[in-house]
Amino acid sequence: MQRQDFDAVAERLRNWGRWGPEDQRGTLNHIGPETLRDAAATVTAGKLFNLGLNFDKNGPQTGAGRFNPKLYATDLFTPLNPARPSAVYSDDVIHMPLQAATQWDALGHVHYDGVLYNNCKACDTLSEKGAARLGIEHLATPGIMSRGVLLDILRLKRLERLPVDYAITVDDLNAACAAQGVTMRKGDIVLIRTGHIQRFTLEQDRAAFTGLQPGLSPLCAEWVHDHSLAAVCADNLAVEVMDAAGLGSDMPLAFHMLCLRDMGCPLGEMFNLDALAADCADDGRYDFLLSAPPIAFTNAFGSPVNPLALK
Ligand code: UVW
Repeated sequence: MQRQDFDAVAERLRNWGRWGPEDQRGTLNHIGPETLRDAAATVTAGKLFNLGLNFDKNGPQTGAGRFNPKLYATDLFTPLNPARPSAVYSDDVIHMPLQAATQWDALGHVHYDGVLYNNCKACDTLSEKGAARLGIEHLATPGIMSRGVLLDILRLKRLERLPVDYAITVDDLNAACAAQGVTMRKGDIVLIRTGHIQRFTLEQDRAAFTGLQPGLSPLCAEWVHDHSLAAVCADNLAVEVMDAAGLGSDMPLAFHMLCLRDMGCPLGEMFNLDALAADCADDGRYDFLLSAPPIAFTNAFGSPVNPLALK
């Protein structure tokens, strides 16, 4: 995307000041009591789906920069009372990037031109201690829960896999809504299925999973904005398309920039949507209660999450 075109879109979508000068929750403010009541009303069948990957040494990372979790037991068979040695406990420590597997991006995760969401100056906000503002803890209270809507783009396209450089368009999103019989509502969280996670879950090809990949085109941010959505999640690494042209453009990861920095819209990555998608295709219902609370790591740029969809 050329910088001039990007700037025009960014200006139109920018939510700075919309929820006050101190706001650190962005589009999660679209989730009100009515949204939550509507979300709860989607639960009729009692079917629960876990959308998270496991966090372990066999995770999706290749080891370059972001690595897979390492777990160490720090207490093993430790007696609770040395005088009663048969009652013991075990504790552990995990060493991992917060971006290791299924995760939320905090609003402070990316920025451009030295400014973050809500006009926070990066030089006053970011340091080796993390994000003094816009850290993930601000998304953790009261948490992230809403009506989730799955848009199954892989199914829409009737393909086994999307081309590696496929940029999902606004027309694709509208076509998926029409094909699935869903209408997006204010405060919804949209979950985009590209099928890309299968490079990891089925093929164990971590280089392919973390490399160039299909995903949303930058202009899908306009669709997110115009539907007043609360957050966007996907089953790939980056939510958006990662192709050579985009990465080499004036604004790499343009969708990230528009969502996180301009709109204040959190992004959920590496959500495993295959089982949920199979069920949605089966019963023809693509909406559900989505519970995806980040962990309140103070000042962090992201958080692991174990998202649950309840139908
Ligand atoms: C980057 O790769 C910078 O971000 P993300 O993990 O959010 O896609």
